[in-house]
Amino acid sequence: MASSVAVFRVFVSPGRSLVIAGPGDITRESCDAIVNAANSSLMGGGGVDGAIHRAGGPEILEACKMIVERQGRLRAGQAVATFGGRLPAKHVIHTVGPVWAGGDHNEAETLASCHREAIRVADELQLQSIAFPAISTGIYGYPVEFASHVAVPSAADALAQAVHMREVKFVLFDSDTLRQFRDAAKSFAESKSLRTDSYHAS
Ligand code: AR6
Repeated sequence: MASSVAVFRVFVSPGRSLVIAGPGDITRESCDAIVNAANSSLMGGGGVDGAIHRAGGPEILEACKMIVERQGRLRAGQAVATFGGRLPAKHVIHTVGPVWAGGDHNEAETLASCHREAIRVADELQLQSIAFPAISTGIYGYPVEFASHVAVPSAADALAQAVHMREVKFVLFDSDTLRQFRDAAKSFAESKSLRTDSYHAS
């Protein structure tokens, strides 16, 4: 059976869109860069981090080791780029989300920073398209509903301020996360009177 991907688009400004898509595997995305929900060691892990290193091959880990040797561990909310190895995406932007600790420990600001910094790094590389997973909502325990209302507006703001960036896509792994991000994108679009559309892609 051919699987179908639901797509919801918000037109943030002329020629720039925020896309919510899924259920889907981000390692299959052929945009300019995919974002990795890494940890501060940059040495790989489980979840989407493990999937990206498996699909991209050992050269990504070698590049991460060189970054850590040069600049130390990556703090939560920051982002760095490596190439994409064997992935269809040319680049991986590694960022470290906050570990959920109840919501009073700057989690929202750190999560917003992940999105802003990843888009800023991609824009500096003159890339036009980037795909995010739902950072921090797996092993790091950030409730998806709360995370979606941080991720969507911070990504949309960074997209509007970027020079080269044309598309920011969220590729969500499961249908519940997809629904929550779509709801957050709908209410964001309504609050800003932005045009939207939706369709299914095979
Ligand atoms: N494509 C898209 N999304 C995925 C994929 C995939 N292939 N695989 C998982 N997800 P998580 P975190 C979703 O746990 O919470 C690692 O060990 C997943 O369903 O990957 O930021 C790191 O090294 C969830 O919705 O990242 C860190 O130690 C989302 O990606 C820690 O986990 C994020 O889940 C980071 O935890």
